Amino acid sequence: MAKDDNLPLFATKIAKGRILFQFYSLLIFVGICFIFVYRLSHIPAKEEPGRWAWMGLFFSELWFSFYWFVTTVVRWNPIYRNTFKDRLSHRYEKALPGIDIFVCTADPVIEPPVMVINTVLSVMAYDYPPEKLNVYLSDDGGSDLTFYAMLEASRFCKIWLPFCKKFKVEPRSPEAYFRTAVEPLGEPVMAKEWSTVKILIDGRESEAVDIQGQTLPTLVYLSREKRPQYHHHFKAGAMNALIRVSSRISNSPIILNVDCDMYSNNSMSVRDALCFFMDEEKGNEVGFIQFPQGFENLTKNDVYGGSLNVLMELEMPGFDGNGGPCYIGTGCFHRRETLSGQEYSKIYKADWKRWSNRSVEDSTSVLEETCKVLASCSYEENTQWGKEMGLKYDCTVEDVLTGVAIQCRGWRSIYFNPERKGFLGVAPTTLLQSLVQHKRWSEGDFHIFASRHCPFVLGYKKIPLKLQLTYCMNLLWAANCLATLYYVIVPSLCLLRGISLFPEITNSWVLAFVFVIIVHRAYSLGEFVWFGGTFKGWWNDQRMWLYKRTTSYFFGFLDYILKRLGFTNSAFVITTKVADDDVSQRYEQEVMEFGTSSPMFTILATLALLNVLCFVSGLKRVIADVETLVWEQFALQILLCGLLVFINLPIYQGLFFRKDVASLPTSVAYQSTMFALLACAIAVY
Ligand SMILES: *[C@@H]1O[C@H](CO)[C@@H](O)[C@H](O)[C@H]1NC(C)=O
Ligand SMILES: CC(=O)N[C@H]1CO[C@H](CO)[C@@H](O)[C@@H]1O
Repeated sequence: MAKDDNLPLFATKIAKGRILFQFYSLLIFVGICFIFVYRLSHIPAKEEPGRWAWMGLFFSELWFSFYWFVTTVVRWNPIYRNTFKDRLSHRYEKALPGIDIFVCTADPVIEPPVMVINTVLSVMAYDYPPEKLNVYLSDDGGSDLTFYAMLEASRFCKIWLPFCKKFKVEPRSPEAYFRTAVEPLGEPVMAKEWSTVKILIDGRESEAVDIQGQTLPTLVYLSREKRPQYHHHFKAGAMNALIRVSSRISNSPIILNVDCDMYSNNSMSVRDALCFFMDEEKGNEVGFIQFPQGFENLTKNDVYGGSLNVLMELEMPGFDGNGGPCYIGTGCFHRRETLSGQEYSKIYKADWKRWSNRSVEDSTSVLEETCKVLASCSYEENTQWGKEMGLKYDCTVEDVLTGVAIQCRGWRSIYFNPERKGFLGVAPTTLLQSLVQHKRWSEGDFHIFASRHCPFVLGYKKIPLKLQLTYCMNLLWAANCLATLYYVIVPSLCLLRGISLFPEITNSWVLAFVFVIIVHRAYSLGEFVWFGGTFKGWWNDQRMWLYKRTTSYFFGFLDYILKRLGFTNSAFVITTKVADDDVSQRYEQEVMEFGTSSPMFTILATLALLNVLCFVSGLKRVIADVETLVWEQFALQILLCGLLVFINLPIYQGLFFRKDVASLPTSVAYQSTMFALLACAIAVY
């Protein structure tokens, strides 16, 4: 026995610079207090016109301060993890548990089979004993194309896996590898093989459930039975069917789930995850291990803020420090029991050996019959599936909801963010895609907040208060829209009308505002650049921050309310653009993509026009005024309005100056001009 036998399998580090952050937070806190004192001591008298606008602004500021408090809680104590894979293999190489990997795909058009297969191949090629890896592909589209792509993949992997192992290839998605590879030994042969995978179409019918047992690792294709009278519950339904089917076939104690567009970029991820699960001291309480969502197609200045860098590098570690990250639906290793609804208890001890014998007694055809039953659409009738078992239903972000429930059952979650990212996917490449994605997230998150699954309710006395607050950061995304819309619209209209809402520039109260704004934004810039962003990237991110709040969150919020009131169909039909050939070119040039009419664009354009009108009128007042009183009175409002104009420059370009197909359509221009003029007219009269 070597002497390192009782050393832990992973280590946890506390982030540096916490004192600095606490000092910054204190400064902002003091600044905010001054702002409130000013607001409360300077409320306009009853007969003055600006009283209500003033109160509204005060409430917006109260909201922003509360939300700032939440983000401060998130950042208070980030922790970072690292693993000791050599110790793992030294101690457990012979006793490593089986892993079931779930890949879900739904639509062969949006998610082309080639992409799916690349993901499947990349996870089959994990550096792990192949007889212990089982890959399940759930194809909700029931597409022949995907099925035959899968068949080809099962043949191709016989060449690909040995190739990967022999040459220690990384990443192990063939497509990603050949895109980046610099002609290593043997590549021409491999490339030729690969091209055959793309020849695929065959006329035959595929079966509902098909089991491929010939290759190692095991590869299973599953297409659920769907009927109109039964709800299929989207990805959560697919995952639950996979949980049941896999329990008959391999029943591995660990389940990894990845989206079909996220290939594995690190063949060590399984071993990394096991370092947490198999740690002798702390491993038993670990319910799931969340890896970050990485992206492979980001541009330098990230025009749609798609990298989510601060979220993944700072806020998720903060989550971890406060009690455990949320489950984000992909790149996550689960313990099978936690997904099946088991509660954590102190005496729980994982028995890795129990699982290792695969149920080989059934013949393939018997197995296939059982699995058909498990994947049939009526199986879940009158069961706890979707409620207490498996992933939860009836929420657009079922993953977050499921994660909260697991944590409330006593399990810890871990966030692991290795240097070389575990999983890489594609970020949205158009503005609308990005906004629609955030609408879905914010609506689902708000739904959780307003339901009995709210961490404050479900997690009462079960998870720490700081974790409940941390969850608020995401769950309250949608609620940000009101305060933000107010701040973007009302001060500008008041400028037009001649109502002052901020202290005069010569008044010392102005310092509180200027201080909070500058320090807060400087911190945000510092944070962004620290985690690998550029200055321009930060500016783009600020723009997206604004756009998400005024459109995605707004529609998410409205849709939630409307559904509550009984309007089941979204009142706002949001179209997603069909990609044309030039889209990716413009994306790479970081030119903002509009090109279609959408209520979201109308809102953005209206707000941009409204602000430019108010800004011009504000400037006119200042110039016409000889005694500079106007400037003194309205300086902050003019600056705010000017900042909004500046950040909206791409919108004006899209409305008036660009002539390409991706500019804003004329209908949006007409509508938004009308709305903006109307709003100004109402404000003035
Ligand atoms: C993905 O893997 C490749 C090859 O190992 C590596 O060069 C690259 O940095 C990784 N990407 C990320 C985002 O970690
Ligand atoms: C910069 C970059 O890699 N862009 C790519 C992102 O992904 C899209 C869709 O796969 C490609 O078209 C881009 O070229």
